[in-house]
Amino acid sequence: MATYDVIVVGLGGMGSSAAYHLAARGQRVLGLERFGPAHDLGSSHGGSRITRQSYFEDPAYVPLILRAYELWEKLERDSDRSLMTLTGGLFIGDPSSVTVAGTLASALQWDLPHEMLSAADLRRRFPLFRPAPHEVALYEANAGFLRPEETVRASLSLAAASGATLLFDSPVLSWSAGASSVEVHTATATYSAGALVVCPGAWAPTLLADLGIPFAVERQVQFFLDPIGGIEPFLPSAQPIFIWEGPPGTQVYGFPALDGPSGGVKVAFFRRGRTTSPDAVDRTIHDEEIAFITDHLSSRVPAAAGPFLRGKTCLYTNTPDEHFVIARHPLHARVTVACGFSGHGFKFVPVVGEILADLTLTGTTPHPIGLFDPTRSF
Ligand code: PYC
Repeated sequence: MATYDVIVVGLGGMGSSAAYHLAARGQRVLGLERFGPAHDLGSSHGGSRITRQSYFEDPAYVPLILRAYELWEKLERDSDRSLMTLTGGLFIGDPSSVTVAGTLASALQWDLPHEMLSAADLRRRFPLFRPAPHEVALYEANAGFLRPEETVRASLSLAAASGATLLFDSPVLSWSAGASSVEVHTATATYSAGALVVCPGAWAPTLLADLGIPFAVERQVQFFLDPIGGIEPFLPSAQPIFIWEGPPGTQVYGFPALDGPSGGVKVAFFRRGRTTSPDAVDRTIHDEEIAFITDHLSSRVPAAAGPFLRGKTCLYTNTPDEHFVIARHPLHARVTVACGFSGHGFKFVPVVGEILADLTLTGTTPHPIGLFDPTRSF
């Protein structure tokens, strides 16, 4: 039987990055994934993800995103792929909204480049956007978009090139950890190793039940719309990514047109999804969902509110405070966990891989991860 130093369960964004970082540090890695490489049934697909630095969720994320930007560039170089494009980003809403006030607080605390735009400034500079008079925008030049599937492929191919064994269509049913080894069980095999990294995405409620965290898996819909008047004004050279906070519960976000006329413009609500489970999730996009987002956009970014081209469902795995969980497992010294990314984790993929490798090999990391402690009170 093959011998492994580390088994990585789940090869989405986080797990593929962990497998790469561990293999690159000389570990004999086995990666296990329930579906195929870079699949579209979890949380790392849909063609694009937002990246941004002035972090409204908490300024504690800023040192991590700054390190992630260094590692995104390295991953692009090492894999010879284009993964990150900086288009600039607009964070729009009432000045007191979390999106604006939180982004500004992070920018000021960490001295990150940004500009504040009044409603009139925003209309003049980015005419696609129609803010109300009381709304403002923070513009961050270092925001942009990432390519999730291409990122997963990059990490997987670099992990394999460093000697990792990667097995697909191998759903993990359970795992156990003892004093000297770990075991992982699929339907057809049992694998053992010295250490385990669990990156289960939306399968956290079952594979990491013993953390005792009340995860909520949320169904999200990504809408691809055909812009009214053509895609020219929506090209990445002209349109930044945006997050726009409206009335409570309606934070809408969008991307430039990344993939030519047939790709359309991707927009979605940040949250507002229904609680579900990965096995029961409704993958159909319903007419009333299309009507709701089109109507919401029609007064804000009217040119984006064109015909529906296609949609994709995606899963968030939310913790109650919407902060991540990244740590040594509190009950098992040989197990490291990364989960609960709550819909805003992808931009951290390379630094999470680095942290998981640190924790697995040394039990600690120089990165500030106190916010992600699984034993915090929920
Ligand atoms: O991670 O920045 C993010 C994001 C915005 C909307 C959904 N995710």
